[in-house]
Amino acid sequence: MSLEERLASYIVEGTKEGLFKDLDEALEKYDAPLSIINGPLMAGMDEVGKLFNNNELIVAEVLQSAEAMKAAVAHLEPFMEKKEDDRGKGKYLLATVKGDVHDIGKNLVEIILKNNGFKIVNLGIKVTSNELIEAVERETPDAIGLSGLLVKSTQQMVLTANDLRERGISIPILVGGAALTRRFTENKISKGYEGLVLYAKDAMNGLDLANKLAR
Ligand code: B1M
Repeated sequence: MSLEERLASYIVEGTKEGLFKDLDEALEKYDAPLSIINGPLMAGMDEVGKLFNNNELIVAEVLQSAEAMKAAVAHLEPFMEKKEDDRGKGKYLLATVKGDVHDIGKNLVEIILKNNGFKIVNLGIKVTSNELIEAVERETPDAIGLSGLLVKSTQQMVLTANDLRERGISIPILVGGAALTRRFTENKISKGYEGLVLYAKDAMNGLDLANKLAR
């Protein structure tokens, strides 16, 4: 098996046996740790999604895959480019929306924003509108980042944006997640919110948008 096939298979099999050694080899070969995540590791995750969809994997096995992915990201994190910025580019609240437990993408966004001069308060998963509103009032962030992978999470983002607006909150919101599209963001989420709502297709795009907002 090639290095790429082996890396994807750790995620599919949900095993860490040999993973770190191969990640170290990949660090030599790839230009950046994020290319390893977006390439072979994500290919493994996509395969997990397909197998799960076809009932060839059960939730417990997908959880093992998620653990392997998290371990891989944690191993790669120290090698990611860090831009120390004393000025601080702004403070973000990050949350996976109510009803959704998927947090690997959100946590990747956290790492990338943190490494690039942003202050992050990660509120975790299944975050309700009330929890978010309380956190906005407590932390006075510059923007909010919402993640959600389920189709129902896209609707939850619409509800959350409405709840924030009703509370008089209008700071920019960055949204992302596999079931979301730019079109849905513009037509549904933005419509119910006073402030800017920006769609990020992946974590690096999220960083680009956050950098533009910070200017
Ligand atoms: Co779930 N799951 N899952 N799952 N799971 C999906 C999402 C699914 C597509 C699988 C499938 O059927 N093919 C499907 C959703 C169907 C739908 O609604 N469209 C699904 C389902 C159905 C479910 C359950 C309902 C299964 C069940 O219980 N019967 C259940 C739901 C639980 C709940 O949330 N209430 C469930 C549970 C789980 C596990 C707990 C087992 C586990 C999650 C563990 C964890 O996160 N801690 C899990 C996993 C691992 C997946 C898949 C296989 C992988 C997700 C992942 O981590 N990808 C997923 C299939 C797939 O995506 N291929 C699937 C890697 C990650 C880096 O990518 O999060 O997409 P992602 O993030 C990307 C971008 O989306 C973006 O940037 C990242 C890349 O740079 N991004 C942002 C994300 N958030 C962002 C925020 C931003 C900016 C960019 O700014 C703020």
